[in-house]
Amino acid sequence: MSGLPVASIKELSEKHPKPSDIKFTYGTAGFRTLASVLDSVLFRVGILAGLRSKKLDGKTIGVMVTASHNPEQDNGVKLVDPRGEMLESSWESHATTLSNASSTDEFISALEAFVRDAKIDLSKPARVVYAMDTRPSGPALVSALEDGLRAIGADGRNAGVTTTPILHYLVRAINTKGTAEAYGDDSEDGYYTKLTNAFKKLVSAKPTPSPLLIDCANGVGANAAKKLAEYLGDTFSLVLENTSITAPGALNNACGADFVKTTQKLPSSLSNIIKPGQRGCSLDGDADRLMYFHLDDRGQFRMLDGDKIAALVAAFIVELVKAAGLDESIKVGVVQTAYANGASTKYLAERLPVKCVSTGVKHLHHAAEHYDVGVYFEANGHGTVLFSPDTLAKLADYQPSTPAQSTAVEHLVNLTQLINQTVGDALSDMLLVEVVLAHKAYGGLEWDSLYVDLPNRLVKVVVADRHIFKTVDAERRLTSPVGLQDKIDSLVGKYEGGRSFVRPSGTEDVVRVYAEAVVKSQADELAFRVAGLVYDETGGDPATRPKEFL
Ligand code: 16G
Ligand code: MG
Repeated sequence: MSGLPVASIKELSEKHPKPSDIKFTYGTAGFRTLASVLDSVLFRVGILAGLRSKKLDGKTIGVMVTASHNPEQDNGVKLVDPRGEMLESSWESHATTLSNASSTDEFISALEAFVRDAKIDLSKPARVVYAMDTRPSGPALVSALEDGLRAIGADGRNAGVTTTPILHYLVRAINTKGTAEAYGDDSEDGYYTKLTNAFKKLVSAKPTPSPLLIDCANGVGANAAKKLAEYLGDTFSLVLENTSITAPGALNNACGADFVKTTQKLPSSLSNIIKPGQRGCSLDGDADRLMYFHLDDRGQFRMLDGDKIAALVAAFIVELVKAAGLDESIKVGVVQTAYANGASTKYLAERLPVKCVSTGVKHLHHAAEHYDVGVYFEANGHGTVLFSPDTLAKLADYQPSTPAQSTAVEHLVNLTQLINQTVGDALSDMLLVEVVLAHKAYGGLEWDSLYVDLPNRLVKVVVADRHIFKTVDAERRLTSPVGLQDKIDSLVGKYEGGRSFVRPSGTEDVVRVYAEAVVKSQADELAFRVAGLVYDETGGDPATRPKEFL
C-alpha cells in the first residue's frame, strides 16, 4: 500500500493554518460558521473528500460550499456520499477531529491514524465534484478546497455556482452513469431536462397553471429558477423575485423560506407584488427548502409549510397507487419530526403510516427508505419522496388491466423522474406541488383547507450548557435534566390540545421549545412557561429571566 503524500500535504497545509481559538464541529448540516475562519476547514475537507472516495473504491464524492439560510457573512461545507446522500454519520466525527488538529504536524499524524484505522487503500483513485452557492466568500473557500484535493491527489470536477440539490443530483448521476440505475445525464442540462420533461408529461392533459411567484432569497436559487423557467417554456410561467445575487447583504435578508417559516410572514419585498388569491413560494439560500404561501380573497397571508406539502403530496401518491391497482404491493409511508403540526399528523395518520424521527435530514431520509414509497418533509420545508428499487422495478414491469390503471402507473413513473430523490430540492418539490394542484384542480385555498394548523409557538432559550439536555422518543421527551419532563407534562396537561417538547439545537447554541394548543394565545403562553422552566432548571438567574417567560 502506498502512503500519504506527506510532503505535498505539508507544503499546502502551511498555506491554510487553523485559527488557534476555534473549535469546529461537523454538525447536522456539515461545518457552518463565519466564513472568515473556514479556510483551514475547506483545505482539510478537500483531503477528507479524497480519502472518502478512495475508501469507496474511487466513487465520486460531492462537496457543497454553502451556509443555506444563514446570513451572508457565514459559510459552510458538507460532503455528499456516492448515491447523493448525506455523508455517512460515522465519518462526521472524523471530519470534526481532522478539522481541529492544531498544526500541520498534528494534522498529518491525525490523518495517518485515520487512514490506518479506517483501512483506506491509498492506491485507489479519488474523485470529487464540488460546487458553491452565491456567497462572496465562496471562491476563496473553493480554492482552499482545491488545494486539499491537490494535496491528496484527487481528481476534482468544479460544478461551479449551483444549488445544493443539483450538486447531490450530479453526484448520483456521475456514479450511476452507464448502469441499470442511471439517474440522468451528469450535467445541469441533464437535471433540468429530466425534471421538466417529467413535469410536462404530468400536466399535459391539464389546464396551464397560473403563473407562480418565486421568492429566490437573493441566492443561487435565482439562477436555477431562471434556467428552469427556460426549460419549462410555455408550460408554466415563473415570476422571479428577490434575485439580487450580487447586492451586498441581500442574501436571505428578510426573505427566503427560513424567514417565512420563522416569522410566519410574507417578505415585505413581495407585498406589492402578490395579489389576493395568488400563490407563491420561497426558496432558501441554497434552494433545498421550500415554503409555499397564498393570499386569501381578503388579502390575508396563509403559509403552506413542509407539513402542508407532505399532506398534499402523500395523499396524492396514495390515490395514484390505488388507482393503479397497486395498493396491495406498494405501501406508502410518511416521515415527520416532532415539529410537524399536530393537525398534519392527524390528517396523514388517517390515510397512511406516519413515523416520527429526530430532527435532521439524514434521520428522515433513512426512515423513509424503509417504505416502498417514503414521503418525508420537515415542517421547515426540507423534504422529498423516495421510491425503493423494488418499487421502481414493480412500476416498470406492471401490466395494468384498465386504461385508468395505465394512466395512474404512467403518472407514478413520471413522478419518479420529477422528484429529486437524493435530497430535498426546492425546485423539484415546487414542480411536484404544482403537479398535484393541477391534478386536483386546487388553488392555494383548497390546498390550505386540507386541515387547519394548530396554533403553535417556537421559542429559543439561551442556557449555560445545552449539552445537558438529553432526549428520547424522537426528541419528544427529555431524560435530562432529571425531573424537568415531569414538570413540563404537568404544565402541558393544563392546556387544551396542549403539546410541548424541548430539545437542544444542533446548529445554534440554544435550547428550542415548541408548543401547540387549540388557541393561539394558549400556545404562546405554554411555550413561554416551558421556556421559563428550562431557564430556571438550568441555573438561569431568576433576576435575569427574560420577562416574556412569564
Ligand atoms: C439543519 C438540518 C435541518 C434541521 C435543522 C434543525 C440538514 C441538512 N439540515 O439545518 O434538517 O431542520 O438543522 O436545526 O440536516 P436546529 O437543530 O438548530 O433546530
Ligand atoms: Mg438549505
